[in-house]
Amino acid sequence: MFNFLSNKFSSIFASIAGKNKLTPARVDETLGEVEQALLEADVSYAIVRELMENIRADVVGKKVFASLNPGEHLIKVVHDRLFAIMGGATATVSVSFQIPSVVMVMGLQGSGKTTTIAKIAHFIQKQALLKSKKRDVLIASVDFYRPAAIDQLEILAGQVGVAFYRSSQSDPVGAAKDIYAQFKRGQYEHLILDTAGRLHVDDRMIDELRQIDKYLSPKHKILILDAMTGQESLEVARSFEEKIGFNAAILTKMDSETRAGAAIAFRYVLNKPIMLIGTGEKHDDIEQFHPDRITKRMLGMGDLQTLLERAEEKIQAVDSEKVAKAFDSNSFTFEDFAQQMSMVDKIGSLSKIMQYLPGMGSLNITPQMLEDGETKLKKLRAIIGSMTPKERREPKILDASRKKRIAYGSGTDVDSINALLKQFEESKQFVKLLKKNGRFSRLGL
Ligand SMILES: Nc1nc2c(ncn2[C@@H]2O[C@H](COP(=O)(O)OP(=O)(O)OP(=O)(O)O)[C@@H](O)[C@H]2O)c(=O)[nH]1
Ligand SMILES: [Mg+2]
Repeated sequence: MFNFLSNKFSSIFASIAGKNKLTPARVDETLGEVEQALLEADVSYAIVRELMENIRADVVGKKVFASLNPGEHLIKVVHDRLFAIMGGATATVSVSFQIPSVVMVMGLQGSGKTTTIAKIAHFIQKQALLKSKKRDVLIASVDFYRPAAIDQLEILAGQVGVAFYRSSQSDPVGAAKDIYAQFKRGQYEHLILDTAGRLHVDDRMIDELRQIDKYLSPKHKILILDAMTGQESLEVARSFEEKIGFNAAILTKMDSETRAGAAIAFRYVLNKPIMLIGTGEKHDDIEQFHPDRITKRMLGMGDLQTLLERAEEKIQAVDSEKVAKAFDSNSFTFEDFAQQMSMVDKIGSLSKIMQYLPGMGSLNITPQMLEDGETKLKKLRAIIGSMTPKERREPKILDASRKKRIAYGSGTDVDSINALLKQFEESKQFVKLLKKNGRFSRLGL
C-alpha cells in the first residue's frame, strides 16, 4: 500500500533523520523533495500547494519540540500536516451497523462492489464473534446488467457463510422491493444490497439508484471507490454525493500499486469518512481506516498497530506466554524460532507482513525476493521439524553426524542446515531490534 510514496519518504527521511543541524538550504531542498514526491503520487496540485505552505510555515514558525533534533522535527511536521489532511484524530469511523439495517453499496463498474459486500458481511460476523455473537446477514443483488453478476455474489455468500437471496424480478427496482420483503420475512439483521455499476455516472444509473434509495431508505449508503483510479475518483465521489448522497466510502485495491491521490483527495475535498479499505481479493482483506496508521504507512513508517491486531486475531490459539517467550531474546531457541514461523504463517504471507513494517519501503524488496523468502521458510520448517526437542533447545550440540541425519530427514543438505544456524543467530538480533520498538519511536508517533 502506497509503496511509491513510502519508498520516497523513507529515503528522504533517512537522509535527515539523525541530523543535529539542518541549514536553511537543506531544509528547502528536503521540502522540495517532499513536494515532488506528493505530486508524483498523484496528489492534485492545489492540495500539494496548500499542504506545502502549511508545512513550510510550521517548520519555520513552530517551536522545536525539545526532545527532537531538527531532522526529526521536520519529519514530525510533515507527518502532522498529512495526518490532519487524512482526517486527524477524529476521522476513524466506528464500523458498527445498527440492527436491523439496510446497507446499499454503490459505485462504478469494476470498483469492487461485489467483492466488498462479501468482505463487509464477513467483517460484521467477525466483529460479532469477538463478542461471542452471531449476525444474520442477507446479501442480494439488483445488478441485472452483467450476466454473471448475481452468480458471483451467490458464490461469495457461500464462501463467507451468509444468506443469499435471488429475486425472480428482473427490473432493479422491482427486485429491490422483492429483496426487501425477503429481508423482513427472514427477520435478518442486515441486508447488504449490491447494485449495478456503469463506466460513468449516467442518468439511468442515478435514476435507478434514487428509486431504490427511496424505497429502501438504507441506513448506510456506501460508495465504493477504486483507489487505483487516483484523483479522478474524486469526480465520481462528487457526483454520487450530489445526486444520491452517501454516508461513507470504502477505498478498494489499496494493496495495488496505488498512489495516494485518491485517498488524499477524497478526504481533503469531500471531507467525508472513509469507513474501510480493501487490501486484496480475499474476503479477509479488509481493514478499518485509521488516519494515523494510513499516514504512517504513506510516510514509510510502517503500521505496527494493524500488524499487531491482525496477529492477535489470528493467534488466539497460541497462548500468550509462548508468544512472549518467542520474543525474549535471552532464551531464544529453535523451538521459539519455529513458533515465530508458525505465527508468521498465521498472520499471512511475508509480503503482507512487510507492508506493515517501518522502514521496509527503502529496502527495495521485490516480489521475487519475497517469493524466494517463502520457499526458504518452507525449507527451514522442514529442517526444524527433523530436529529432536533437545536439538531445538540447544543448537550447540548439532555436530556433523546430527546435521547429516537432519539433512536426510528434511530432504535438504548440510549447507542448508548451516545456513539456518546462521539465520537463527541473526533472528536473535532481529528480535532485539524489534524490542527497541522501531526507529521512529523517538518521535512519539
Ligand atoms: N487487489 C484487489 N482487488 C480487488 C479489491 N477489491 C476488488 N478487487 C478485484 O476487482 C475486480 C472487480 O471486483 P468486483 O467486486 O467484481 O467489482 P464490482 O464493482 O462489483 O464490478 P461490477 O459488478 O462489474 O460493476 C475483481 O477482480 C476483484 O477481485 C481489493 O481490495 N484489492
Ligand atoms: Mg459487481
